[in-house]
Amino acid sequence: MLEDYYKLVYPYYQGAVEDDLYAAKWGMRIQFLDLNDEALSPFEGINFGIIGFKSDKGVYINHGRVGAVEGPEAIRPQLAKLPWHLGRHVRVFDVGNIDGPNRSLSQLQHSLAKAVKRMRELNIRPIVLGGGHGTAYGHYTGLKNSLPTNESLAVINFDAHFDLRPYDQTGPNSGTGFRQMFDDAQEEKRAFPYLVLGIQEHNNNLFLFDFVAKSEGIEFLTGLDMYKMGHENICQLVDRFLADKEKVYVTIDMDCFSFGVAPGVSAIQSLGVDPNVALIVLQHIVASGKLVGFDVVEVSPPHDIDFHTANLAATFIFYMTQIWSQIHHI
Ligand SMILES: [Mn+2]
Repeated sequence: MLEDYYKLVYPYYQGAVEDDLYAAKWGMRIQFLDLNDEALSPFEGINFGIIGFKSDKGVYINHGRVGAVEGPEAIRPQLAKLPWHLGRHVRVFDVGNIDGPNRSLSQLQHSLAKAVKRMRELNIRPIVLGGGHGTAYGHYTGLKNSLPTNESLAVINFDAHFDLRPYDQTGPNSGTGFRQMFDDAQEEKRAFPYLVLGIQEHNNNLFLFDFVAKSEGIEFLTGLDMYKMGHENICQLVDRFLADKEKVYVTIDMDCFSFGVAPGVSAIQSLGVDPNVALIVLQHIVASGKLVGFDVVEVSPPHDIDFHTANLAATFIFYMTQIWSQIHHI
């Protein structure tokens, strides 16, 4: 039995359901699934699984504005309203949430990792709705544990921040997830290929730039680099980064975008990456055929304006699954 795991018991799509694919919306097509159902066996074909990570404890510990715990509940209705373009052969399951108000971030990350691994075993491609960026360590660990040990798992993070801070004083939080991945890799004497896209110099201290400069395998582009380079050059850099890696995990921290398009995040961003450029690069990454899971994190509904940020997160899911559904083997 999975811990801290709750299947959904209420439908969140409000509207009439009809079978006409030309009129269908995501909310009409999404099926609920209980990962604790022991009778399940691996599904055939292309299957996506949405799972919420209901924790923003890491944001609180990191002195950020809390609220991302409600992210999954805000993103789901936005996704449900989008038109269905995936045909009849693609299935999208909503498998529920990892939740536990009285559980530590580490415990919930551990539970998310187990749920993600279970999804992979059932041939369900994980799409995780954060939660604070503490989501990433749990998601990554689950993906890593589901892969053969000889397959490398690269990480591409769309983020204004490196999230590589040490956690010996504070414990794990929303700013330490990738440092935890890095430390795990060091311990297991393997590389940690990590590419951050959208770094803002004014949001990262010199300790972090120094750490990155001294650490093999970590690369980044600033938001300004991306603005100057344009999407074609960024895609080329991504190709070079992925060339010798078997698999990739993608995580989208909504704070890489400006508060103009993503006001509802834990840490607002005055500059930010253009969401169109991010989307082109994301689609390019998915088209590599190496993607094994992705998440959208740090959507903080109490700070959002008319669900703008939740809607942008749902939009990324729409376009990424469009490409991902055309990749038949992962
Ligand atoms: Mn982050």
